Amino acid sequence: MSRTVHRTCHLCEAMCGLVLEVEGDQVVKVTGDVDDPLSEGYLCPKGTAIGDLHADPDRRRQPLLRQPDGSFEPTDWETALDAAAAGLKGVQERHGKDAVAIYLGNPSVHSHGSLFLPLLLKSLETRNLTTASTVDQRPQEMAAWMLYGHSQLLPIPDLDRTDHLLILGANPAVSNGSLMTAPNAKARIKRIRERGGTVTVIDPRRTETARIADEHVFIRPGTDALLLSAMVTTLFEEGLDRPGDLTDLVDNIDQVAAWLAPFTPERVADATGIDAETIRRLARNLAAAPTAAVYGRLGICLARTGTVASWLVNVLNILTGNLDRPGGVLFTTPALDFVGLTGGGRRDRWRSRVNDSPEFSGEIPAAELADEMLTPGEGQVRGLVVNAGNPVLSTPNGKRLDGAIADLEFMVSIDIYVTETNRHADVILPPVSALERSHYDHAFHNLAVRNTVNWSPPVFEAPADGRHDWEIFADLAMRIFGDPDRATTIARRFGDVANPDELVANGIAFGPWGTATRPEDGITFEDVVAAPSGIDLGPLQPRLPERLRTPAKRIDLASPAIATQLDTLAAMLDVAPVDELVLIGRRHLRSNNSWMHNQERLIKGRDRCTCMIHPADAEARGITDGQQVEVRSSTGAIVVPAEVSDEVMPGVVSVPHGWGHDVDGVGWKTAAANPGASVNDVTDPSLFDPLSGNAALSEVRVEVRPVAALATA
Ligand SMILES: Nc1nc2c(c(=O)[nH]1)N[C@H]1C(S)=C(S)[C@@H](COP(=O)(O)OP(=O)(O)OC[C@H]3O[C@@H](n4cnc5c(=O)[nH]c(N)nc54)[C@H](O)[C@@H]3O)O[C@H]1N2
Ligand SMILES: Nc1nc2c(c(=O)[nH]1)N[C@H]1C(S)=C(S)[C@@H](COP(=O)(O)OP(=O)(O)OC[C@H]3O[C@@H](n4cnc5c(=O)[nH]c(N)nc54)[C@H](O)[C@@H]3O)O[C@H]1N2
Ligand code: SF4
Ligand SMILES: [Mo]
Repeated sequence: MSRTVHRTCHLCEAMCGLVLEVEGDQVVKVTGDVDDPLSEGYLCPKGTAIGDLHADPDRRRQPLLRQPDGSFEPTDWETALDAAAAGLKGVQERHGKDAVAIYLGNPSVHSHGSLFLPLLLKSLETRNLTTASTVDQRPQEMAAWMLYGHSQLLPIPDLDRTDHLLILGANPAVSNGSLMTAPNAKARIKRIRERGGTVTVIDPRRTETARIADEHVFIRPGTDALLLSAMVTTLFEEGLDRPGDLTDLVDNIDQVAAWLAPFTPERVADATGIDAETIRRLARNLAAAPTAAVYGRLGICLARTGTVASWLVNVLNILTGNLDRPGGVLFTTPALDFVGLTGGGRRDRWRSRVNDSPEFSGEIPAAELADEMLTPGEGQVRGLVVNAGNPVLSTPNGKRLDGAIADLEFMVSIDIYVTETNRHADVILPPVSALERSHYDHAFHNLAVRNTVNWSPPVFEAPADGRHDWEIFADLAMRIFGDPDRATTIARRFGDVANPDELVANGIAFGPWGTATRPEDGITFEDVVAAPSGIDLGPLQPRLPERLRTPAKRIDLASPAIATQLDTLAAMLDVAPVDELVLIGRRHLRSNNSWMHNQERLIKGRDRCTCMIHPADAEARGITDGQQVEVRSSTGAIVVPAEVSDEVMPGVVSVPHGWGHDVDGVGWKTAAANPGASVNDVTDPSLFDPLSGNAALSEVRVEVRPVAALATA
């Protein structure tokens, strides 16, 4: 007997509606839900594999406890939780609260169980909190905080209505949008052109997205802030700055003009690799379009000027009158108001011990974890909690972090696999499979190109001895607080809720579409539950000035932090050409960061962990396609096959991250058999954006040589 279950895919940001055909404890078929108002039937190969992830025999179903002989043994939950709490408390008693660090990884945002993470954070009360956001989107959050008063007030491109889309450093045809939830982004982008609009992509690689655009322009990695500055300058020079309705809301436009005046298209051409005429044309096209959206993503964030570039994306949208207008970029109206739920980005209340980096939203940069562990002194990190993260593969100089973690006194991991990172743990606490929990996208409805709301029930009943992630957070916190039971612990923080579903229900009731706000026609959690394909709340709507969280409810363009970066920007103009190559990343539709290499369905096909290199650069180094090459930086070296292709621009090589599974003790056997190498053994923690603390992973200089040549050297 089979049954059908509707389910929002939790694997990436796109929130595709899936229809699962289920027999017993197996998912036998996955199709896209044509009735889902956002994804309209789309799904990608990862969604097709959602049942494989659930069924994976390597997925841990029981806690693991480190034995005196160094091996892991399965154990029961009480034993594991007691050991985890005692170990963490021990470290804090010996060395102080900050001696335990916490790293929250990417899937934390894909489970509404994380709404209970504050319990655990509060119980440990450490300043050494960090997340994957600091190797990702922190510059965009910083720019949003400076301009709109809240780190999560991110304007979203109105993909389905815009006339002109300018993409910098994003590959939505593969990622399906990021900080722009857009299932089937490829079709959505194609539709812009079908309705007479235009799409331009700025990227050092001719990506899958670039191939479906009207125009693709190569850019030297790390120089987007210069390009965008010159576009702003062009708007001013040619009288194309027309903020329209925003004029009354925006302050200090003149200051921006003065700051950026030195950055003319001619001045930035050499550094960016883009000729002045092209830059002017990009600016004119943007200004001429009836509506337009400038969208920058990971590629512009992984730079030392990531915050400046992210700020400039916003400035361009504002100067062309595209912020807050249909077809431009708008703030969403999610049923559960994530902006209201989260702190919003205070900054510099304290600094990291070793590198003196300001905290942002209570977090320090992940790239500094190893320093915090390896540098002796008061406050040295001696214990670690990792939830849903694999920082050994995902943060710069992961190899050094790996060694630092191995030497810690105590580590707890909340994860479903034994990974390159948590192979060093003392206790591993695996939450139930995602299909054994309900699902609500507390974060991504806030970032979607259309307002919809969707809640999914569990597909399978959780095993009697299984724990939800939120239960693990609460159970650990309860032991650390010394509370008698879980309910007391939850009550201390959240009051009258028993679980995250209840938090969501309350959030919806009091949210912008809820019955508390709209007694006549509002929606309730029950309405959402009763709609298996979700409820359509319509296209994005103008929300200014009401949505702003700045004290004056105005947008001040003259952010003081930007002023501190103008010298850096000027210094970038005069870089002498070097012989070295710049290393950038790459994503694949059948992968997601480090943890989807254990599914046969997703891993099959040719080797994807390759070093893509331009034919001219390959020839100059005697490299042929498929040959093993060493990619070396000042940090370290890896060996991967070369993929000679003019897809990357000369002077740039590309290696994807999330590989490097051939280390002792990992539990994902299929991944370990298709290991690749970890590009983050080569990336450099000393390269970062001083404003946001984000790692500048796109600015690493490398040399690439054939391995054969090395052997004879
Ligand atoms: N060089 C380079 N480095 C990068 C990037 C890049 O482009 N280039 N990208 C960066 C980006 S954007 C990101 S987001 C980071 C990602 O960095 P991380 O978040 O550190 O890494 P992931 O590979 O996403 O690891 C996720 C972990 O969560 C576990 N997991 C999966 N589902 C669950 C669950 O439901 N509960 C729990 N508790 N655990 C679960 C997986 O087994 C895996 O171990 O990497 C960054 N690193
Ligand atoms: N299939 C798949 N989907 C995913 C993920 C995945 O691993 N696989 N990961 C998810 C996560 S965690 C995230 S954060 C998102 C990321 O979503 P995207 O940002 O859309 O994804 P990337 O492929 O990392 O795109 C970054 C682009 O920037 C380019 N780039 C690199 N350096 C520069 C630069 O200096 N300037 C410019 N202009 N471009 C540059 C790269 O060539 C690349 O094309 O994707 C999410 N979705
Ligand atoms: S695009 Fe993302 S949300 Fe959609 S099916 Fe693929 S992994 Fe799931
Ligand atoms: Mo990410």
